[in-house]
Amino acid sequence: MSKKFLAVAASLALVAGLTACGGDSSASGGGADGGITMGFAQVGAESGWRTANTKSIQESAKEAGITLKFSDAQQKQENQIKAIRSYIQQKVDVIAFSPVVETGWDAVLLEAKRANVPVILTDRAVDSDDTSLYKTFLGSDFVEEGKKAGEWLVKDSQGKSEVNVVELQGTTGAAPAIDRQEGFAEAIKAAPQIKVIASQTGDFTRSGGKQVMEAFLKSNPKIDVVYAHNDDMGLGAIEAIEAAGKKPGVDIKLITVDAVRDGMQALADGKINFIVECNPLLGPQLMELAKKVVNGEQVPPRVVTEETTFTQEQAKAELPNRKY
Ligand code: GZL
Repeated sequence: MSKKFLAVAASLALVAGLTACGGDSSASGGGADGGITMGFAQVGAESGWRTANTKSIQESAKEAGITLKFSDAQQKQENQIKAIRSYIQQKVDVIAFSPVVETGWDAVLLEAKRANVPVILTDRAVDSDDTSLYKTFLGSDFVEEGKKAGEWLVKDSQGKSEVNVVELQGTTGAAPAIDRQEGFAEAIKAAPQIKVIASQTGDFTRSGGKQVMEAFLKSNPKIDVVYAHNDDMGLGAIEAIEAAGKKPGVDIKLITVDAVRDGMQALADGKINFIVECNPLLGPQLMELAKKVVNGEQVPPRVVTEETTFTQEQAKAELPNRKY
């Protein structure tokens, strides 16, 4: 069987699969009732944050009367690119996605632009210089999140002569990983006694955080603090710290980012010391932006989400209100 035939068959299967997994009826954008069809290419299901983000997008689409075609890329860029191409072929009204990494998007975004399918970036950014390739970027300021984490540690380290930090980075090449590392490094310059003695990716997963922390514990005799780019890697690190016979939050302090329920519970229990919130509930704002974009209305190039920070005391009070 020719390679070309196989390639066509595979892409048709993918398109069929996406339509099926999207679970919606419209064959193409702008259904019979003129409703909006959105194609969303999600990163994966790697963390509690991502689960909450997906739930927010799916529920908000339903509430907004927007037909959603949804794909999970299992944290692989080539799967996201395939999904975006299939949405272009299906002539959806708008494409939204959270780029798993910053680079490598210009070609497929140019295909969407040439097909007149507007694109909205959510959660993570791309490094493209051509901002005409997408209508707007809705998501957090990750550099600011890293700074908040570093500023807390600077305050907590006053009077200490040496503070050794190990860093659990997010997915290599992902905007939150790059920017949270940058913001943290910038903030801790104010306290030269704070040193990052090791830094490695745990890929935003609990298992990744545990494995890397086990290695850090074996190769670094004195670790004072773990800075994890998300709660899930911090929770994995807690397992490794306890397995090594040390008390997380006491012998080794932890600072994480996200503030999902499991992270907030560990914070309230004293196993994490500080959490910087990263809001996953982007669904409502995304659907409002999509309606404006499809109707040809102007939208701001950047929409930053509101978020805060939590100490152990604040977590105890906040936990009952946590939606995710
Ligand atoms: C941040 C988001 C990150 C979360 C992680 O906006 O992209 O990806 O911090 C998630 O938990 O995996």
